[in-house]
Formats: sequence, C-alpha cells, structure tokens
Amino acid sequence: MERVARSSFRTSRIIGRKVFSYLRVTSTQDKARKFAQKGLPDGTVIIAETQTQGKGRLGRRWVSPRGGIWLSIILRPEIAPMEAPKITMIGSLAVAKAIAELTRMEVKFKWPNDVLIRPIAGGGFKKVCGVLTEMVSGGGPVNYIIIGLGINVNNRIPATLRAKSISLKDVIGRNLPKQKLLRKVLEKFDKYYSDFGKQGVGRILKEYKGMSAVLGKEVNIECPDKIIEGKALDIDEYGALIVQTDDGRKRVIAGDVTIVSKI
Ligand code: BT5
Repeated sequence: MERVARSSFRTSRIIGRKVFSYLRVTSTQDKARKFAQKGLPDGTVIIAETQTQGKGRLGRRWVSPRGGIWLSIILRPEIAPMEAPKITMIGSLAVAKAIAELTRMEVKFKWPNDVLIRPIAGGGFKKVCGVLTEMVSGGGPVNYIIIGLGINVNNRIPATLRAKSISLKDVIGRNLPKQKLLRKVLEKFDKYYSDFGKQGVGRILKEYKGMSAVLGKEVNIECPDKIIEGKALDIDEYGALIVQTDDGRKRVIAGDVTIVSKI
C-alpha cells in the first residue's frame, strides 16, 4: 500500500488537481472513499499499478494486474442521486475519446458501463474498460461520487475472460504509452465534467448515444429481479435505457445487456 507519488496534471482544471499514486491497493474505490470522507476535494484522483481486490458492479471482481490503468476520482457535483448515471456517461466518454485519439480505433459503448473496441476490423466488439459509479448521499443531494475507471492497456487478460474482454495491447500488438493515455483520459474527463457543470447533460448524452453499440438492437437485459427482452430504442436524460418489449415500453435503470443478433 506504499504511496509512490503525489503529483498533479498542470493541464487539468478540476480533475487531477490532486493525484495520489500507489503501487498496490485493495481497490482504488476504497481508498477514494476514505479520502472523500476526510474531505478531499472534487477531482481528486487515486491511481494504482495493481489492485488486489478490484471491484466491478454488484460485488463482482475486476481483474487488475500490472499494465492497466486502475483509477478512481472523487467527485462532488451538485446533483440528485438519480442523476449519478450521467457521471458514468462522462467517464465512458472520457476513456473512449482518449483511446480513439491515441490509437485511431473505433470505440463503442455497451450500456450502461462498458467501453468496447474491436480486435479486428469487421469483428465483434470486446470490453476494454469498465466504469463503476458509486454514490454516497444522506437522502438529499449527492454527498459525493466515486467513479472508477478500469482500462486494459498493456495488461494480459486471463484466458477465462478473453471471449468478451481485451486490452489495447492485444489489438495494437505492442505496449502503449500508459502515462500519455492517462493524461488524455483526465483531460477529457475534465472537459466533459466542467461542460456538465455549466450546461447539463445535453451534449454528453448526444455523444454517448452516437457511440452506442446497443441502440437499435434487439437486446436481452439481465436485471437484478427480472430479464427484459426487446429493442433498445433510446437512452433518456437520466441515463436509463428505453426498451420496446412485447408488453410496451420499459425504462431500465441498470442491468447486464446481451446484444441478440437478428437472424
Ligand atoms: C465493471 O463492472 O465493469 C466496473 C469495473 C470498474 C473497475 C475499476 S478499476 C479502478 C476502480 N477500482 C475498483 O476496484 N474498481 C474500479 P461490471 O460491469 O460488473 O463487470 C465486471 C465483469 O467484467 C467481471 O465479472 C468479469 O466478467 C469482467 N472483468 C473482470 N476484470 C476485467 C478486466 N480487467 N477487463 C475486462 N473485463 C473484466
């Protein structure tokens, strides 16, 4: 758990004004939560080379070996809890734009929290990044949000996950400059986050929808209590997926989407 550096990125206005870097943590989310409770400001970044207990949604594990970018950001936006998915969109866009700019790859989103790339042109998309948005509120507005970004850069993907997951190195065939990508991700996040503070989610939602791998597709969504099948029609201003089912339109807040190819 040794801290290796404390620095800042000069280009950033809010995001990355304070950056805490570690060689190894249990989870950057846990570290960030402790720092948030101590009052560290909006935009504080916690980053680690490896995580021993990296977290996905719903208590799932996030594999975090050396070579990836594993980071969490403390955010203190003045929003209601139901607006938290907007932050997930900001995180997804920041990662996607940074990857696209650095590698010229086509990047897409699988609602609600996956960033996808393609191993070969014309092939199927696989998960290169997962976003985890955790919120703390005392009933009223959000107290703070911890957003976690897990990006597979130069790390190896375990064989059990390779069918659906990929790292940038797997596609490019060589290591990428991790610091350069990190700086770009934080710059993009800063841009989208300040845009959100000034103008709301409008432009963010438009860009996010434009890169969706799900909209217009037949989908199967595993929700905690049920499975929803239908056509993904839209994503609303709160980040919910609107699905046309046989029983009418449904608004889905969270779940695991499988894209069902049409025969
Ligand atoms: C996510 O969950 O995709 C959110 C992942 C967030 C990770 C970041 S890393 C920095 C910060 N600190 C943390 O502790 N977490 C955040 P979910 O949609 O539930 O996906 C989890 C599933 O993705 C797992 O059950 C595996 O199937 C798969 N998976 C695990 N590790 C992966 C990896 N490195 N790359 C791609 N897929 C992975």
